[in-house]
Amino acid sequence: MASLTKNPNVNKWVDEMIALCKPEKVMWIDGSKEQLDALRAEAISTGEMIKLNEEKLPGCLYHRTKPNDVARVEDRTFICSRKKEDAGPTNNWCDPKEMYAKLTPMYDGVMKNRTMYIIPYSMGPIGSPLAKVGVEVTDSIYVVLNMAIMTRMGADAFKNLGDTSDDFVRGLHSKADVDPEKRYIVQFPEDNTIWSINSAYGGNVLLGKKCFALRIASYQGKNEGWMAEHMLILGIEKPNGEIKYVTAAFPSACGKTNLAMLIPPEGYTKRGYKVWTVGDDIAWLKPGPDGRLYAINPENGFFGVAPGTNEKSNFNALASTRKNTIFTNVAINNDDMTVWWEKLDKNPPVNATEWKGEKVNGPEYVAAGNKLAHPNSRFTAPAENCPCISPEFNNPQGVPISAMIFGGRRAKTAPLVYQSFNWQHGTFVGSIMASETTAAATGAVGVVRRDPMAMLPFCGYHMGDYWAHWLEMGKILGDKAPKIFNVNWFRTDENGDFIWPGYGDNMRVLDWIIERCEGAVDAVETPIGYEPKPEDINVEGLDGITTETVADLLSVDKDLWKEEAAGIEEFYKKFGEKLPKELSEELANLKARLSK
Ligand code: OXD
Ligand code: MN
Repeated sequence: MASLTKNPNVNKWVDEMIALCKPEKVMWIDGSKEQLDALRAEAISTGEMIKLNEEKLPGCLYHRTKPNDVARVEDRTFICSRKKEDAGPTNNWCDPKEMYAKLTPMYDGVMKNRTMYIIPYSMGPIGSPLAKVGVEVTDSIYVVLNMAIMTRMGADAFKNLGDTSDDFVRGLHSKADVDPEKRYIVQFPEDNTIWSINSAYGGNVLLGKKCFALRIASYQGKNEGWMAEHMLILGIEKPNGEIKYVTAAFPSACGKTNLAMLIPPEGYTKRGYKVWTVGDDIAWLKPGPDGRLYAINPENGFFGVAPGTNEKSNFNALASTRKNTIFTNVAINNDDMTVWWEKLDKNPPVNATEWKGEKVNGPEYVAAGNKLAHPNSRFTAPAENCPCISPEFNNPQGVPISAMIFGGRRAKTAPLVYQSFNWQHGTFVGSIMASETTAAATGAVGVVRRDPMAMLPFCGYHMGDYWAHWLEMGKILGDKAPKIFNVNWFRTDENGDFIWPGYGDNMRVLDWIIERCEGAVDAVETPIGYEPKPEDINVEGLDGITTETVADLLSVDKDLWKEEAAGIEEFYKKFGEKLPKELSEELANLKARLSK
């Protein structure tokens, strides 16, 4: 099949990949409906995909991965920069020459009896000055069908590249034997290259997502003056029709998709507030012509965790999955070929197939303490399905960002919300982000895992240099920089129960954040940053939460924060010489304020 581009850089690289993998057949993915329909039919006929109920879930497919292949594998993920110090202490590193030498024999002939699919795709709207092109070659139809949802895929993607540019990310994927001992997810940032082998699970194989849009893109952003962040993007429409955009970074499993699609409480919707989703996982940010920071969502769909998603927790996410969606590792209801997962509702199907493929009696299986869906089972849903998708979703210029929010899961330390004193302090606040393991739910204080800017597994270069880049961006943006905040929805009471209701009620905190950006509300200065006056958090219509509860949620325990500062100092030691002096300064300032 003829190439879809005249670009010699693409064609030369594709020829090399064909020579290496020796596929039986080669298919360029043009993105046409006919081609995708044929691939769906083929995958259904081989059992790779299962067709779901066409009336209840039109266009939806089911896929099951091997039980040893159900999540990202951080211990087998490498950043292969030429110099070890450029990968830094938070990444696995290997010399690129050594890694190519180790993996090349593994790819040699790996597609012998298989078809190689060549997928051109754009991260970001086609034609956007912020978008970038990738080409992924793979031997998996599952990858093609997922990339068709998650990216702008097909021949049009080459429009942004043109006939001569070399600026595309080369992604090579083979599921090979799905052998966990030989599984590698490798980024070569200086070569614009990703090699992934022996996995067939989402985050490891949809190379546009974590591998490109975060690991490679964060490195590109440092060199080109922009930022790739593990952040959702949402717009808050006020009753006067004005929309303010914010981004937010949380570690995995802290409710990013829920916040991105929140439905405001009734008191707000009645007054005319609305929330618009631009993205739920990744933001690419660049200063615009007016000097403000603009964001696009490089993705075109949502690869969300299914368990826990229901009409109450995330109505919009669930609605997004009702057509043209791929479900991976959830349970099947064999009576009507629909899907089920934990907390979807209280009625596990009686005639169920659990995620590994065994037919079981759902209620009995669950009562015995088993899970019908894998806890990391996923939906791959088109963004256009989302009822609250932003009208700006495809805007090539992106949306201007007023605030950036960091957060984690902390039982006691972090207050409901605080604002950094300035960008430098905000960079510090992001760098000390942390989550506690969910042992906290039983009342015991969990183990703290530091996850700076939620980028720990996704930063494609030395974290110290990454912080320096943040500080540099602050200088470029000057007084046009977004304001930086930290939130914590997860404070617990003496019984270990969450105090703040979360979900849609997080709108009340976003409301204060927007007011701060507009200079419309005062704040109280504390040792850790600016906090709301408790009465400035709207508690109208909340059950059992009063302004006193809010005051409690905003309390700053100096002793706990002194321990926190000691933990940060220990963490910072890892980064040695590369720790920007501005961040040590911020730590010293925090300590001084706490001892006052
Ligand atoms: C994700 C993650 O899958 O952050 O988005 O792990
Ligand atoms: Mn993520």
